[in-house]
This record gives sequence, C-alpha cells and structure tokens, in this order.
Amino acid sequence: MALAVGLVACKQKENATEDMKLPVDKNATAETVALYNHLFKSLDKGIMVGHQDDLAYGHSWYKEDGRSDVKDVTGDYPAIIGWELGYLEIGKEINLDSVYFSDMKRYIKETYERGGITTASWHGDNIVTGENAWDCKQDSVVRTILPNGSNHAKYLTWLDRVADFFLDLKDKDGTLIPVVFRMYHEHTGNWFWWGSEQCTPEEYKQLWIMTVEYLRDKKNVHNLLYAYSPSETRDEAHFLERYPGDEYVDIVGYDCYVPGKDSVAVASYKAAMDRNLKIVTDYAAKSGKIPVIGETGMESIPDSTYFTQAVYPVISQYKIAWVLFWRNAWESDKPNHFYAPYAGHSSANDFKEFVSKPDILMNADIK
Ligand code: BMA
Repeated sequence: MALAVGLVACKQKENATEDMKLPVDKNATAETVALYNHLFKSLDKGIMVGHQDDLAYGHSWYKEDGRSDVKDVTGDYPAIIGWELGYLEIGKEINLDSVYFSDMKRYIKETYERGGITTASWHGDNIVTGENAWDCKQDSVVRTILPNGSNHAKYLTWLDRVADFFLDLKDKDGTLIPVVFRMYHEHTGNWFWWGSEQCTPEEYKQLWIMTVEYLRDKKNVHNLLYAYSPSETRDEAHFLERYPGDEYVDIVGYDCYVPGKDSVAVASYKAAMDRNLKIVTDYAAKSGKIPVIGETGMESIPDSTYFTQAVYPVISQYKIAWVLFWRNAWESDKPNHFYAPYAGHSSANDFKEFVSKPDILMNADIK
C-alpha cells in the first residue's frame, strides 16, 4: 500500500504542477500513470534491484509464505519482482516454471501492498507446433499470427487470457495494479519463435503493435507499461532494427548474461553491459523513455565479487530504473541455475555489500 499511497501523493503533486507524463496508453489508470512518472523520478535516486520469481521459490525451496532468497541474504525484498506468463496463453493453471497463476496474482498483490513493483515476461508457446517458445525451426510463426494469418483468430484467444490475467490484478480496494509488460524479449537473438531469424523486422514490429493495440484498445487493459528488451545489441541501429516505435514503448532495456564462468567471461560481460547501457540510456534520453536492464546475471555466481566488482562499477555509471537478476530455480535437476545468492552461498556477502550501496535500491528504499 505504501507505493499506492506514495504514488497517489506523487500524482497529486505532479498534477498540481501539471508535470505528469503519459505512457503509450493515454487511458492508463491513475496508478499506472503514477508508476510511470515515479520511474522517471527514481532515475535520480538510484537503481532498483529486481529478481525473477523471487517470492514463489528459490534455490532448493518451493512455495514458503513470505520467503525469498534475496530477503534471506539481505533482510529485504527486491524492489522489482519479475513473473513469467508462459502457459497462461494455453489456459494452464500453472506456468512453465511451475508457479500457479493464482499464487502469482497473490504475490503481485503482496508486492504492491509492500510498495514494490511488478514486471512480467512471456515465453508463450509456438502456436504453429504447440511446442514451447524455444521451438523456432519455422520462420513463419509470426506471419501466421498477424491479421489475415491462419492463426490470427486463435492467437487473439491467447491474448484474451493474457488480458484477463492483467485485469484480475487488483489491490484490496479493487484498484487495478500496474505492471510492466516486457513482451517478445530477446528478439535480436534467434532462440524464440519471435527471434531475428524467425521473422522479419517488419513482422516483429507488426506483432508488437498488434499486441499493444489489442490489449489496450480492444480489451481495455489500462494497467500496463510496455517494455522493449532485446538481447544485447551492437549499436543503436541494431537496437532499433526491430523497434516498433516510440508510440508503442514506455521502457527500453536489454538482456545480457555473463557468457561463461571465468574472468575472461566476466571481462567480456562488463564490456557488453557498458556498450548496451550506453545504447539504451542514450536512446531513452532522446526519446523520453525509461531505461532498465531487463535481465542479467551470472549463472551460479562462481565469481564471489561479481556484484560489487562486475555489476556495480558498470551500472553505477548510468541512470537506469532497475536491474533484474534472473530466477533461482527450485527444480532438483537445475541445482546450478540461480542468479541471486541464497543464504550461505559464497557470493552472499558480496550481494549484501552491493545492495547496501546508497544508489542501489531495495523494497524498503522505495517506499
Ligand atoms: C530460462 C530458464 C528456464 C525457464 C525460462 C522461463 O532462462 O530459467 O529454466 O523455464 O527462463 O522462465
């Protein structure tokens, strides 16, 4: 509730000075507009820490009320919590990482009432084959989804389910909770059916625009900010090659991971982060968008100074709203798939030191 109250206060103040910016949805709810303006302001305060699936499970635990690996280590929840919608589109009750959508709604409500912010990604299935998002053998999936395509009507039923989910996110007073929707991400890579080798730039842009217009204008979903987050790119031209246009994007970011386990990989990560931060913050500044790091991390964090020596020195040079670390898998067959330390891990102290920096913000810092 703190965020809601804070945002309302912030909104009234900004209304008074007639300084409110509007997102791409001109009919966005007051809370969504307030979040949008709050994110711009937060750029001067620091960088919020995010973690994917933080409340649902962690390294070797699943569904323990109130628990979070980040909180176990630092004493506080992340300011940003990411959720994954994959399998929502096909009507399943549980997502592709075994989180019940009913639980996800509860966690999103808890986060909002705690003053935190929610973002959602969507690894939706391949509608042509019925396989998952990583099935990208065909290069015509997007074409079949676009208007007049053979799967267009069916895809709209998938978007209906996505819309229903967002429209069911309400606080205890019944007010819609704003969410940052980071859809069709990492599209400059070639590992999803919406990737760079699976559709043309024009088809990708049309898919994006169709989705925004359907959710916003047909389904009346007005509690979303839209985030564009390619995989790492070479330069601004590459970043913008598939960009759907400023009138369809509120937040610009990128995804970038350490491509290995040794110091050479960390050095190349630092260079890639620096390059992409420059691309994203420069573009955000000239287009009036909010820059973020959509996803990042070093799998299993073998470098016990990763957060303070690799992440912090690079990101602290830039004004970005947040940095989101990927999930800590609970699955017993993925013991090394985690991106935030858990209690007792060799990089736990380094993470604590990272989050205690004055310009690195946790949940308590943004209330
Ligand atoms: C990937 C991995 C997968 C997961 C997917 C969607 O990066 O973490 O195990 O299923 O994201 O969350």
